Amino acid sequence: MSTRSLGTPTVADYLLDRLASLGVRHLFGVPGDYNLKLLDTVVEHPRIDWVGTANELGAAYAADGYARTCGFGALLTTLGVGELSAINGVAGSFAERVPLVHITVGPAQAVEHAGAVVHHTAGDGVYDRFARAHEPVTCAQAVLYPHNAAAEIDRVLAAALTHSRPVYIRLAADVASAPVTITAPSAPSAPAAAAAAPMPMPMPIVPEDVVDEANLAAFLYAARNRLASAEHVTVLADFLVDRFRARDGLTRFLTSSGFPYATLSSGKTVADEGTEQFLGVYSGKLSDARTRFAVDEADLLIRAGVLLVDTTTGAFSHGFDTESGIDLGPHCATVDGKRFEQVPLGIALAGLAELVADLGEVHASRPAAPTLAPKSAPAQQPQGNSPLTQDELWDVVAAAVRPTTTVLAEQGTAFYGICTRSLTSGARFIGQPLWASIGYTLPALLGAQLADTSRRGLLLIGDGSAQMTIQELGTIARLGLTPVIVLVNNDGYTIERAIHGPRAPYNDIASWDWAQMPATLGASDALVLQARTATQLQAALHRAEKATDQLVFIEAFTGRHDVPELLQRIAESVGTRNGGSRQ
Ligand SMILES: Cc1ncc(C[n+]2csc(CCOP(=O)(O)OP(=O)(O)O)c2C)c(N)n1
Ligand SMILES: [Mg+2]
Repeated sequence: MSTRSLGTPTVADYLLDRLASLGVRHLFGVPGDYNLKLLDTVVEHPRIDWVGTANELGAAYAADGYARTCGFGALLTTLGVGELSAINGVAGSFAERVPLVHITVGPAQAVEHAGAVVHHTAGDGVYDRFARAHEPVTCAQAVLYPHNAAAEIDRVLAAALTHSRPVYIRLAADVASAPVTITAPSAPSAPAAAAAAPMPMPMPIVPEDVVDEANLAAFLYAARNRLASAEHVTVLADFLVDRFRARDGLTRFLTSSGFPYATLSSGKTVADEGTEQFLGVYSGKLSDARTRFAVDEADLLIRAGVLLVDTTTGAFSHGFDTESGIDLGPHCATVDGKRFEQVPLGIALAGLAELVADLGEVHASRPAAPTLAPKSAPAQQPQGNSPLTQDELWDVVAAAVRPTTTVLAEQGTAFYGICTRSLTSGARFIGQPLWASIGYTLPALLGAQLADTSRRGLLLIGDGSAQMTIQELGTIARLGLTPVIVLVNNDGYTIERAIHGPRAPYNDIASWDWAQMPATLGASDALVLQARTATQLQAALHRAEKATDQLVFIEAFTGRHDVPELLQRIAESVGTRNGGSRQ
């Protein structure tokens, strides 16, 4: 019987309720004997469903895709073996600023106190070894006991949102089922001497932005001077806008200013790609000439939530001065190198939106960027019946994207191919170019699809990456989800072949019969198609669009040495930096 029905909230009840209050409706993970009782509570929970994945790494990637879509994610594993399987995914969320909680359950407190040699430990009575392994990849950690659980849960969940990073919670099996002790209020700022109360309403977890009003005013003053004298202003936006919940602020600023804008590939679709103002994805000197000119030659570049990474800047070949212009970080704004602390991104964007509305007449009299070269001509509609090329592949895929599509693109030819194609207004994009752990996107598709069923996932993934995490296709099918998957079969690690060792054996993979894979993994109702030409791919995507109630799996064949143009240029620069070439 549920402890909830007896009216006695347990630590597990409290934890799940707090996750539900953050919009979490699904908890990903794999059972283990230590966490089974907690899982009973999950199964009984009115607002949270359990999503068992094939392995814990899949759960971590799924929780990440979930959090990127609806704001917060959660996964549950068992001590040692489970949590270590997940840790690469958690580290990816740490790097890419994705807020989620990793909960690990170990044996009962008495077992731990006795230092017993139990399974999933190293046999030396040390139980926090893997909790310590999480310290470098989470922004807060907690060990729960009944007396501290409520405050500790709230503390770490608030930290995850403040820093937009994962947090880690460890608890013993019997702690999960123990009654929780709640002091009122349970917010992080609760006075230590707060009176004990039976079950007060907990404080909201979502932290308020900390704003230094004087710094904000000083920032806006400096920004106003800079804007008033700037002839050509360009905005460069990136993924931190999304992670720090400033997307609406950015949209308002771009709309009210009319400034041309680009994004980095890591921030693709953080701003609408369907407008006249959109310049394209900026990749340093590897960008298309028009985009590069507008960003590098602007006399005022406003950067919003930008993190410069080798994979997104053409190996740091950006041509703008990072010490000049306006730079909006998550919690600090900068004007020509002068820092204004405690000016959060969303607040700074709102302030700039008002400011440009005031300055509107000045700017309205100026063309946005008079010397820009014309936007590159749209790619030719592929007609051919010759073998499908990478160039055609991404044009055809981009044309199939709809406003309710969430595109997930895996590191490999997929990411670098699609990122240069503008997607229609409303489309969302998920990639992982910083952590760049291949196999990420397939479980992330599971998470993204569950987090928002009004959108259809379109996964673009290479054969090498898919071999890492394909088992979660079974989970996607088991849950009756109906995304579209385009698997690029180019017979191995083509991206690596382009960087080094085009014919080296280490870039080869086993040849799988992909067309059999959906049925093998339980997706027997899937629509499975193959495309060897652009025409076939167009037809396959057309069928996929109609088949809204089916999981669609399209195997698209391209040449083992065929790479998108951007990747070719990246490969040349990376190959040179890593030293030498190998045939
Ligand atoms: C977990 C992990 N292992 C290894 C790598 C190195 N790596 C990067 S891309 C890649 C190959 C991707 O091949 P595939 O998915 O087939 O894409 P393609 O370029 O062939 O389309 C590898 C092995 C990585 N990024 N992540
Ligand atoms: Mg491949």
